Amino acid sequence: MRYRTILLICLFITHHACTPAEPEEEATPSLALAEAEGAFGDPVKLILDTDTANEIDDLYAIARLLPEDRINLLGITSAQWFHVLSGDSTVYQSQRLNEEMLGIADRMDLPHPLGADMIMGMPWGGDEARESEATTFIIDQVKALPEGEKLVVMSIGATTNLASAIALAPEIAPKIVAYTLGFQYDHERGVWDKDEFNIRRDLNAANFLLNREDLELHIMPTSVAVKYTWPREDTFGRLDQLGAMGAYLKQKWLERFPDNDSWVMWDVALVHAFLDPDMAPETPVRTPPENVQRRIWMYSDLDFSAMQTDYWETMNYWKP
Ligand SMILES: [Ca+2]
Repeated sequence: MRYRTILLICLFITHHACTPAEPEEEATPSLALAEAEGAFGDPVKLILDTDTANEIDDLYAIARLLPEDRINLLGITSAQWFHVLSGDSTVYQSQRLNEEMLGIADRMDLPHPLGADMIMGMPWGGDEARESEATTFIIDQVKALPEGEKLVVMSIGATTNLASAIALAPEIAPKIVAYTLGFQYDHERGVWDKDEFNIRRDLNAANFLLNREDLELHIMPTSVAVKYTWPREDTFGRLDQLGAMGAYLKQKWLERFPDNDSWVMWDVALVHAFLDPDMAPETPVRTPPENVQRRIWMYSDLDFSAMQTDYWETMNYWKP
């Protein structure tokens, strides 16, 4: 009897030590993947929400999106990215650069409302909305959609503005498809990591979006976007051909990161992934265990060469 008990214990331990984690598809069959209501217009309406003054990749993302004729860019909203070393008024820093970009592009007619300068809720949690010109703009644009149409909000920074807009007007959530850049994600183990810059900049907003069961959410994790690392010499050679816009982008790289021979263009990777799904596969994954349990879309890889080819072809738009 004693030997049998030991044998059973050994079998139990062996089984659980060796059985791989079940695939997410089988582990959570009842979790629905939210889909936004309606269909996109033609072209797709999109609002870009960007913490432009943080790093330089937002600038390169804006330069790629402005000439894109497959989308109807409704506006560019500015996002905060406050931290202890950032200086204050980070949203105003982002706003200033957005306006510089629109000035160079001769597109000051494009709406560019100011976002919130503080996270959603409080430093210890909460989801009190942070109302701003940006939240008003997002809400108004969604409410102005024709019956049955939805739009994209792409947040390439902390998601304070998008989360606050939904908190202020929850009825807009099903009509939005959200694309965000943030988190790290281990696809093999199905493990999330919220220790990532954009998530740290407003964890309350990130959790708010994860918990919204009526919001279709697509995430480019930095663990994938990191593959989109641009070589400086090649980049500068191309920018030199692109007139005032090219000169501006090169200047910003030199000002911010004069010693870096390469830079990760995190946000540009998400822009490509959205515009050309063939360049970046995505898969449904379950939200983290501490969040409302549902499925969201997570990118799992990207095609560096295809993205680079597309980027520089489109950027010919800026040639004098
Ligand atoms: Ca950004």
